[in-house]
Amino acid sequence: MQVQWFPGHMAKALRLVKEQLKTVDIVIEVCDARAVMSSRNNELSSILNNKKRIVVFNKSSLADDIITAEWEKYFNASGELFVFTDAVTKKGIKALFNILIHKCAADKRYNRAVKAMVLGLPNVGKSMLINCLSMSSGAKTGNRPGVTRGNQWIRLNSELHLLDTPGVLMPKIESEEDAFNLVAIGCVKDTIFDKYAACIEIIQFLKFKYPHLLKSRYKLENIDKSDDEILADIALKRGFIVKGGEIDLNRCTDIIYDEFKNGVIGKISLQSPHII
Ligand SMILES: Nc1nc2c(ncn2[C@@H]2O[C@H](COP(=O)(O)OP(=O)(O)O)[C@@H](O)[C@H]2O)c(=O)[nH]1
Ligand SMILES: [Mg+2]
Repeated sequence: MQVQWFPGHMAKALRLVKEQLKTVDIVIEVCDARAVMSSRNNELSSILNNKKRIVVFNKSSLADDIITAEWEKYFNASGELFVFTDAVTKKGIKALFNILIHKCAADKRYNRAVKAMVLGLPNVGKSMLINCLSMSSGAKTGNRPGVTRGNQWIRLNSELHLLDTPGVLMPKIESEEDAFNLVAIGCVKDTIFDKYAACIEIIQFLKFKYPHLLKSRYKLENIDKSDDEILADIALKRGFIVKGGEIDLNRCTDIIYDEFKNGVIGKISLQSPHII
């Protein structure tokens, strides 16, 4: 899986985040529960210094519950502050709010409200989480006319304030596995990778790890064939045929990619703690 790579963009994003970091005491690092390792940014630790950090694995309602339970065991043993959330179903939001208020705001080093910010890769749910947190706190930050958004503080309580604009990290692709995982969960713009290649890898992955989901989603009886043949079967089942009987490959790969990324195929995890 090839992803076109722009080191300049990443350096710029990191520089912006470094600036924002100066104004906060706590970082809420948002990752994707389906790709626990790949959706973290290894460079973050080097710029955090000794700021407190809580890792939030969002979109957990799209992840495989058995694997999520394994990750919870893993992180409980590591001692890191973490929580699995879902900004759509609101799972874990109360827990996140409580950790922030009790474990983070309780730090009396500062003679003022503790300031927190959300950061993470594109599309992991940072904006939705900020909305969830501001609603949990009862803060009125909705779409009121006249309220300018951007670099304002949301009072989660009298001791803890949250920056209303998230910091955006760029994916750091260190391996083929990272590239595929980040593409598959939607953290990479779809203009910088090949949809067909991504789709073939998605089919391969499903065939190996979640064959029952591949079969049931696309009503396939036999998946004991090549990835290309499976792709053609899916196109036929869905009626993605252009004039002359050829399959409409673009339409088919777009749909499979979107369905995977949005969790329509089923609850799926790309990485489990066994293989670390
Ligand atoms: N199923 C699910 N979808 C989510 C969740 N959080 C965000 N999304 C979806 O993911 C997309 C990106 O969310 P957004 O908050 O804009 O991400 P951001 O780019 O990190 O700010 C949107 O389509 C959301 O509806 C979640 O916890 N579960
Ligand atoms: Mg956003």
